[in-house]
Amino acid sequence: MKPFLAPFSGIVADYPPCWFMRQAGRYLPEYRKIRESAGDFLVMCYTPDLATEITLQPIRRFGMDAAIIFSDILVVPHGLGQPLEFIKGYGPKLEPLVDEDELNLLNVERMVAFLHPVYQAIRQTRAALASHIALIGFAGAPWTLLCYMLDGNGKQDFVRSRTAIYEHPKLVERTIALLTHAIIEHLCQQIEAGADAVQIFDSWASHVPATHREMLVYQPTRMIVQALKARYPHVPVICFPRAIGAHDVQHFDNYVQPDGLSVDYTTDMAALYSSISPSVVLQGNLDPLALMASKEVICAQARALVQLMKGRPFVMNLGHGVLPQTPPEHMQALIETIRSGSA
Ligand code: 1CP
Repeated sequence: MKPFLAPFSGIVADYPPCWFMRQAGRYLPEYRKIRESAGDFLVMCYTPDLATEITLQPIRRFGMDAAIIFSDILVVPHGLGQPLEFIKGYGPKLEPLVDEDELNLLNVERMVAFLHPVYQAIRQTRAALASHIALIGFAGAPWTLLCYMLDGNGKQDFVRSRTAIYEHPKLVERTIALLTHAIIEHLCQQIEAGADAVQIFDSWASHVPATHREMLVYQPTRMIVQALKARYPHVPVICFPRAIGAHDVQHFDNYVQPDGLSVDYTTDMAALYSSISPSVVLQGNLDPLALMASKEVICAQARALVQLMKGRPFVMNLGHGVLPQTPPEHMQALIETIRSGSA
């Protein structure tokens, strides 16, 4: 069995498997080189040879237990028909969705056809990866995608989306319903193409007011998890409801029932150790900034976390993505520490 999948069968090995959010990206010189020659971020996402190569880069260098397909959460709104650009030094820019007439133009079948290069990249990556390394597919959660679709960018704390909850409840409700359907299709396509597990990123879940978390976070995510489990019972589904707090993570776990919970670095793992059902695989949660410190500090942080999680199914990861300023040799030191057994 692939070491990454073992914890999802309840197997606890001598040391946990590892992969890292944004393990492919700007901290790697070989990524920057491709970025330079491709010019456009979306060209990288939609050219299967490039996406495959970028996915494999960190695996070649460090040999993590899982690769995550190089893509972006925003390919879903793009595929549905919403114009999207990535502007260098600025980030993603979408033409904000303003009303239900515009929503009515978005189309899930169009998305599946449009995202064919992503599924092709998964096929190629799976074929190129060693058989003991897992491949993770992913999607953004409905709320996080809605944030970009209604605000158009990530620069203004998603005030338009958060206001729309009260001002345009019908638009919000219908957008969440469409996205739930689109995300299920996108993840099924990735599994069919060869993804061994999938992760759902709800990066902005903490922005949802307590009164609306049921409607905008828990319910739609549960629908996605249930649809995937009905079709692919053996494919682990991991959720990342970022920064919702230890109390809400527990509710999320009970209600959504994912196979794995990816924990952000603000949430206390010790509290989750005893409050989250032992069958759920916890994943996380080193602070990405800890990778900026000396190798000694990185090793101490990693050892403490591995020690804390001893005895329960666990996947070592960060509590958010690898930062561009991370020295690659610090990633190396982290992985060596995890695998040294003395951890
Ligand atoms: O080279 C560059 O400038 C692009 C940087 C970059 C990369 C490497 C972006 C732009 N996206 C990605 C890839 C990516 N994005 C992956 C690939 C797999 C891996 O982890 O290695 C994944 C899983 C994502 C997911 C993603 N994109 C999220 C969810 C996770 C998170 O970080 O919270 C979000 C919110 C995005 C949107 C996005 N894409 C890129 C940027 C700069 C942003 C954030 C924009 C903003 O809110 O301002």
